[in-house]
Amino acid sequence: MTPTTAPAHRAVPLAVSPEVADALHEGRPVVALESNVITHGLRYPDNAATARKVEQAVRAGGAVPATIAVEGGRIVVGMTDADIDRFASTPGIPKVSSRDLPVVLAEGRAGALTVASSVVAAELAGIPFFSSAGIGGVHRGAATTMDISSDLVQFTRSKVAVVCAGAKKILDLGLTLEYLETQCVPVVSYRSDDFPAFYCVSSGFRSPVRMDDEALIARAIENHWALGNPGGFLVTTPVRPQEAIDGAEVDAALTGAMAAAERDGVRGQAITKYLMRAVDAATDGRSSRANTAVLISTAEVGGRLAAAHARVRAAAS
Ligand code: PSU
Ligand code: MN
Repeated sequence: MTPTTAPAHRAVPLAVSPEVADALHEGRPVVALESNVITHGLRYPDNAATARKVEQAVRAGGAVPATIAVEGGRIVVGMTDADIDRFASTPGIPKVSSRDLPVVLAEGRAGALTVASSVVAAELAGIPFFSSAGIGGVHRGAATTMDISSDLVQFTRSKVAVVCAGAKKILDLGLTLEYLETQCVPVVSYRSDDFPAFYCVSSGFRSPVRMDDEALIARAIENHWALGNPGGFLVTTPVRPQEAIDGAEVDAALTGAMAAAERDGVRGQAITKYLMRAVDAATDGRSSRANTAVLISTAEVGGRLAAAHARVRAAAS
């Protein structure tokens, strides 16, 4: 019997929505969006309303949104409004990062995707752009805890451009920037000089590069991949000043929250949510409102940059 060559691996089932599939087929811009922010970032029903506004913002920017989750053994690329509402209102849907994906898919359970697992899915689906307000990063105290988000590691592996408003001040943003530099991930700040800090306009750290022109950013992204780099490209856009929270106020709230986390023994995957809730309580809910605003404004910029990128690709082909 002639041996047949077995496929190296079985393809992961992708359930791509008709709208997203059409856009990709026609070379129109698509922006991938995470679902972890829906299930773990905000509370119901604000989370569902925000997820819908984030999708509208991507459309306003000129691209098709594709919110990503896992369910029934498949990666859903382009959740429907009903999917989003179900995820937003069902307690206990687990946070799924890159390393959790194979397990949750095998078990057929539902899972909410982080930035890391969303870019894995986006690359599989052929979507070169992803947007979320806050990425994971190097945690404060990482020198002893070794807590570094796998979002950063995934940026070295998946060819997806990530548009974000930086990362929250619960992280060590200086070390986060160092990590990205070491791992050859370009960081470009769109129309601002500083690396932003989610609901704060600036992290206090200067961005390595400022670029003001969308087509130029799109060409730089294409160059990164043409040079043979296997990973992503980070573009930051800050929260609008009128929707921002003062950095000193967040710092003060965080100092208390971090002491409480240590006292309560909170660590690992649970720490982000714990600190966010504590900052929210200390700012009388203003951080949640700023959170919503920055998610929406970032998505609009993500839509515009994805549209510019699609034009650059079309011109080159
Ligand atoms: N940063 C934020 N808000 C968030 C997250 C990060 O400012 O909601 C979420 C995102 O889903 C991100 C994940 O991908 O947390 C990173 O988690 P970890 O640090 O456990 O890798
Ligand atoms: Mn972690």
